[in-house]
Order: sequence, then C-alpha cells, then structure tokens
Amino acid sequence: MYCRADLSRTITFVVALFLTAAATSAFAREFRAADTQNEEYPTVQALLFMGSLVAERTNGGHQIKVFHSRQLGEEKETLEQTRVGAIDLNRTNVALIGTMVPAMNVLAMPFLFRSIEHLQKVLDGPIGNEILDSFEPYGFVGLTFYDSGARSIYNSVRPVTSMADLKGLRIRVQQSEQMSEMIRSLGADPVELPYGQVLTGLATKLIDGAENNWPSFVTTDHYKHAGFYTLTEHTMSPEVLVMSKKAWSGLPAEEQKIFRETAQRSSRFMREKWRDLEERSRQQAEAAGVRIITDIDRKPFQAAMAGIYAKVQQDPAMAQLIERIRKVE
Ligand code: GTR
Repeated sequence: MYCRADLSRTITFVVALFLTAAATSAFAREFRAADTQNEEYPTVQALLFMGSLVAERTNGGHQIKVFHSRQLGEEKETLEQTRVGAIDLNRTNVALIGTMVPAMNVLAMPFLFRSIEHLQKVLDGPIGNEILDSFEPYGFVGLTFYDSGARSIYNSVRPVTSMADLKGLRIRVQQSEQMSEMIRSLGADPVELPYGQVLTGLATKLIDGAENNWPSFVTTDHYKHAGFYTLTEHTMSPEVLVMSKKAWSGLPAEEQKIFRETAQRSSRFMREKWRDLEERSRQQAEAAGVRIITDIDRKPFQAAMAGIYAKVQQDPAMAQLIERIRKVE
C-alpha cells in the first residue's frame, strides 16, 4: 500500500532531482558553432577542444557541434543568424563583426598594433576584457579572441613593391566597408566578396588578388593562383568568438562561467598551433614558387590610410580606445 511516508519520500526525491538538474542545467543541449575555416584550421581545432572541455565540465550535458568550412554559410550571414539566436556560437574575424560592433572595427584598423606581442598584450589585458564585455547591446556575448597574425596583400599580376604597383589591381576584401576603404586608399580597387568565393575569383581572374595571413593564403589554395605576396602587414585584425545573447541568457551563471573559461583555454590552445602553422604555410608557399616581397617601405601605406583614423576617431569612445591601445607597452 502506498502510504503518506512513501508519498513524501517520492516528493522529496523528485524535488531533489529537480534541484540537482537545475544546478547542472536541466536543459542539456547541443550548441551550434560556426567557423568559416576548414577542419584542420587552428580556430576550428580550438572550438573542438572547447567542446570537449564543456562536455567534461557539464558531465556530458552540453555539447558543441562545430560546423566548419562554411557549412552554416559565409561569415556575414552566420553573424546575422547568431545575432537572432539561430546559431549559438560564432568564430569570426573582427573585420566582419565590425559592421555591427564598433569596437571591432578599431581592432581591424591599419597599422594599429606595433607587433603581435603588442596585440596579444592588449587582448589579454584589461582592454581586451572590456571589449569582450561591450558586445551585449549588439546581441552577442564576447567570449575570447584568437590570433590571426598579420594580413598582407597578394596578387597574380605583378610583384607589388610600392603603392604605385597596386594601382588598378582588383583586390578582394572581406565584406566590410572599412576594409574596402583601406584598399581604396592604397590606390587599388576593392572587391567585397565572401571568403568562399575568393578561390574561384582568383582562378577566373574576376579579381587580381586579395589580402590575408599566411595560413589563410595557403589552406584555401589561393597561393596556387596568386604568385606574388607582399608583406604589407597592414592589419592584425584578430579573430573573436561570440555567443548569441539568446543562448547565453538561457544558461545559469555557473555554466556561463564554464563557457567563458573554456573559451579562454581554447584561445591559449590555439595560439600554440597558430605560430607553427604560420611558419609552415609560408614555407609551403615559398616552395610552390610564390615570390615573397619583403623589402617594402610601409610608411607610404600607413600615411595613405590615415583618413580611416580621422573617420573612426570622430566617435570619442573609439578615439579613446585607439589612444589606450597605442599606449600599451
Ligand atoms: C581569415 C579569417 C576568416 C575570414 C577570412 C576572410 O583570416 O580567419 O574568418 O574572415 O580571413 O578573409 O574572409
């Protein structure tokens, strides 16, 4: 017979179960993460690593499913989807999200960082944290930054040794007005194209060149169609990992902490892989016959892009951010 004591025991058990479930999140789920790069790329490897850490720390509760190689679309679209909560996590370059979050455009400014060490110091320090904390009004939560080296201009037409050589070249840029302006101010013609269309663009001569870091130049096969790589190193725009605000608000504080911490760990994990790939990519391009133009005076490039600063600095908050970044020793 079912007695009162049994009933109260059952209720206690159910309540306890509920409380345990609530503490560890009753709603174990799969988080969809977008990355435009291929499976071996360090950012994708970092997301997979983060996924294993999240699963471990939530006792197999939460999973991260990584959709690499543009399986969920190009960066511009996936960012829109992340903003409305249809995609949970997105690893993107700051230049793309700069069209939505102004501080991101600052990180993509030309010749802002003196070196990779300067960039890392800024991102790893208080400024980096403040920037990550500034995403919420735009529908995102900033989790961590990833390295992306410096971007340089490559093309299939001629060795670019000075700005004059860029005149008339059709150079692909990311879908960002600021990136277009950078290339325009150098005298070339910017062509905004999604990442996935650059290879065909180069192969069919729709574009003469593009600009990117060593690993992107090589892992996409762009180097097979663009034999001249000029070390302009005009921007060090890093990568950023964001979560949709919708997914974030569905998590208890304890789990938000888990996502933040594991994202940070994945950034350190990525950094180790990055340096090595950067070097290997450069060697691979060189071995394939790509001519690397290292002897270049960057001063005229820098001067030509000064107008971009004038524009961004019209916003006092952005002007102050630039100033603070420059002061970091
Ligand atoms: C890469 C970056 C990608 C994408 C790409 C591009 O360096 O990792 O997220 O922004 O550049 O040029 O479209």
